[in-house]
Amino acid sequence: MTISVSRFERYNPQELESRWRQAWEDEGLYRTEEDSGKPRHYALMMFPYPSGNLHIGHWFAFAAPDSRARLMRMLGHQVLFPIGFDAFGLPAENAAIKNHLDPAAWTYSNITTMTAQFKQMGTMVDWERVVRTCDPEYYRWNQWFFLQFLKSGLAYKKASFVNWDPVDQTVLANEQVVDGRGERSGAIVERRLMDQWHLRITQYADELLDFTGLEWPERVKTMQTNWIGRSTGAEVDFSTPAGTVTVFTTRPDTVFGATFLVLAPEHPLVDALTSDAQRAAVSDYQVAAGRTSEIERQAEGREKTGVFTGAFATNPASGESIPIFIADYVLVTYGTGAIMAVPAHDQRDFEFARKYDLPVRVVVQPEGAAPLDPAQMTEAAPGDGLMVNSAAFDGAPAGKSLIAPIISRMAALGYARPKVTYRLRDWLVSRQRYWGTPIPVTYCEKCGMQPLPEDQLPVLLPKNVQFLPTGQSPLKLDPTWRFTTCPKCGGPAERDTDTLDTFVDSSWYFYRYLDPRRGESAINQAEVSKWLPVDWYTGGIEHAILHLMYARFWTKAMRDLGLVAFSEPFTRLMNQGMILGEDNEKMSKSRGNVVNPDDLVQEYGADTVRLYLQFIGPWDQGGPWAPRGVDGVYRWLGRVWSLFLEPADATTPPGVEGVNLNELRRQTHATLKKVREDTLGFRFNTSIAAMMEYSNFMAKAKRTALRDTPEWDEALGLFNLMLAPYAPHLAEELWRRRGGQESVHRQSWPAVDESALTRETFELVVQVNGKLRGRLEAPVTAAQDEALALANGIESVQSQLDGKSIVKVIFIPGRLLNIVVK
Ligand code: ANZ
Ligand code: ZN
Repeated sequence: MTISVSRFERYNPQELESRWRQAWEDEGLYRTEEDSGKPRHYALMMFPYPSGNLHIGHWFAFAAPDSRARLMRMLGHQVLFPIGFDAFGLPAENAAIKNHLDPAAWTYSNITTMTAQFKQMGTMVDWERVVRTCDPEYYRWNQWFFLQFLKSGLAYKKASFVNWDPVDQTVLANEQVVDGRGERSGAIVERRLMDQWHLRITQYADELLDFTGLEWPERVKTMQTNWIGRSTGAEVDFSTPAGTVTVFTTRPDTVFGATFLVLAPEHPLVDALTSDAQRAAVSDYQVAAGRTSEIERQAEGREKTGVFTGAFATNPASGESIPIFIADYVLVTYGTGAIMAVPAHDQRDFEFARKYDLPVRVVVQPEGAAPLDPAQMTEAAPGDGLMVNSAAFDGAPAGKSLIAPIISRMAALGYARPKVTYRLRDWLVSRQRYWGTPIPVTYCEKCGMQPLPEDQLPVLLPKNVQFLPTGQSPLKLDPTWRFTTCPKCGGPAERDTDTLDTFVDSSWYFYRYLDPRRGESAINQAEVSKWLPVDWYTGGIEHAILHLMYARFWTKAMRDLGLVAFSEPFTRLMNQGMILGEDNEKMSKSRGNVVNPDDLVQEYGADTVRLYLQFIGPWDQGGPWAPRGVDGVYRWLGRVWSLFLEPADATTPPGVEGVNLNELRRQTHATLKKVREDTLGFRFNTSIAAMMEYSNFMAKAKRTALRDTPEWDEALGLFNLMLAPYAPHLAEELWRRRGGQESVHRQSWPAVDESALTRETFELVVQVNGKLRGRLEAPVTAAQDEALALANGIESVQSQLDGKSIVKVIFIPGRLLNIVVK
């Protein structure tokens, strides 16, 4: 029977994709397998913020992990592949202020929209496990954790300088300040003193520096290490009229060169030290410094300023009397908030000394160099050397890594002791905002701060509050919510009107996927111990520090509460790159280079969009969007469709030229192997490229007698399985049309036939006098003589050799034979 070409059905992704998604959902195909006895695999994706629409970056971030998770399932794992929504946060509240919308309504409607968009991708996400952090059933456990932390001393309240964002009217964590500006608003951040809840992450500083056993990108580990900023050094005591001033230094070996002290303008002893004559100047300077952010104050090259307090300290090493200054380059939040200034060996101190004409004394002489002369120096000499001008210490090796013996000697003299300091601060979690987790404590006039009993959780967010950008929490404006009774004495009490930083929500959401609706406890420990730590965590590099560090801290805190038995939540981490606009710039509305996945799905179907995003470049790098590339992928899928379903052209009888069963099997199994290895290695682009090449080969093979062999059927079957992780809809359609009774996504990944991989023959190109005269299949083992004999068997070659004599033979094994004749 001949089937006319006109009756051949075209690839119609719109029709088949929605049909299969519905069927998969009806069947519960992607419900997480439980206790099947197979090895478990937890593939976690950073959950999205419900901003309104799923953009192309989301597709990029989710499509590739989906392919990988699908392959893991086919490889015989029970795979957990969940998603949720990081649903609390500022944008909802800003929408409330701007457009008079209820943050909850805004958020839930966005979640609905984005869920529908997400489902269009046809991922294997288990939608029964969705976690929304703004659900009371979720955030009540934030409150519960907070109460546990309070009990164990990990949560505490203190007045502290905070980063105040004057536009968003809220406090920001240090991590949320970028170049002195609010991460979201872009406004210059101010400093304010406020009473705030903190979590004691610094208690875990050393542990957080230990990445043993974690397969994470080096740069992420480096970024966290720098953020934690561990410094080893010493504390050194200086006596002053107002008592001891202790400084932190990484260079106690330079103490003899400390020619003045500098205190942060906010240092508690400044008032007591300041003389009457200097009081006005000091207090003016303090006010000015208070307006400057810490980031600005630390900026390299910034002109050094300061004011003399009028007081002097005694250098404990040299016994000298040295002046005490305040200057804003010294931060009250680091070390002890005071430094010994060593202008000869510290650049900032050098600049300060030159400006205010203070003595510069060399106390470390670099070995082998001409003696340093303070009068000639144009910058500080921070390097190693030998101690000089340092009394009994003269001649001791000096330098940052050589201080241990010096500290011991100074410790014996009573004025110094070893000290380790960190840049990392405790995590400030209070936010003067509405759309977050209420902090479950009350304040009673009689009893003070009282945590709520656990059975009073959740403290629900009140509805219908007023939104005014006042800098106060909107919760303060709701008296029925705010005023309550004291859990201890029953008297009148007030609730904490701040809410928790939303990074709290994302610090443990991945535990909740194991039992998302659980009422009796935050986590299901039995399930957690089966599935965690997460095998692969994927998401954006922008979370390298904040989110990932908080989540690590949270897991360590949970371990110390006896909730989990491990210390790290994410064993492996992979960051995707970024999809840029056609113009190679970051996509943005103002540039007009944004591509909308919904439109693309309309036009090409989800399989094409997914595939193209994985084909665009190495996944950890991303690349620019190219409309022609999408088109190309779409046309490729059309050709795959034809390859599988279009009847071979019956008018041209299958030729025999190039028919080679071994080569068919070799290509099939080599591709199978490559797709598996590259997908597991996050090399999605090369995996797809291999499939494309393979399909070209297959299209050619289809024109030959190969198409009537059992090997051909094997090839199609295996190709269908290779397509399943990447083009899940199309693969399903092909599978069923080829007679598959159950879903292609329930199939096992086939084993590679290694014996098929070895080439037995290769295509030998035969030239005579450099001109192509024929091709033949030669055994890979063929040496020159055999190749020549085979070439002689081809008529087109033989005719060229007739009557001539061979003067030279050039043989390139595996490729070419050139016969030179005369
Ligand atoms: C004397 C000295 C001599 C220093 C010298 C350096 C070189 P890291 O490595 O970042 O920990 N310092 C200490 N507390 C400070 C504060 N609150 N604000 C600004 N600077 C502060 O840097 C430690 C060094 O930074 C300390 O060692 C101190 O200067 C300064 F040749 O003390 B050093
Ligand atoms: Zn009370």
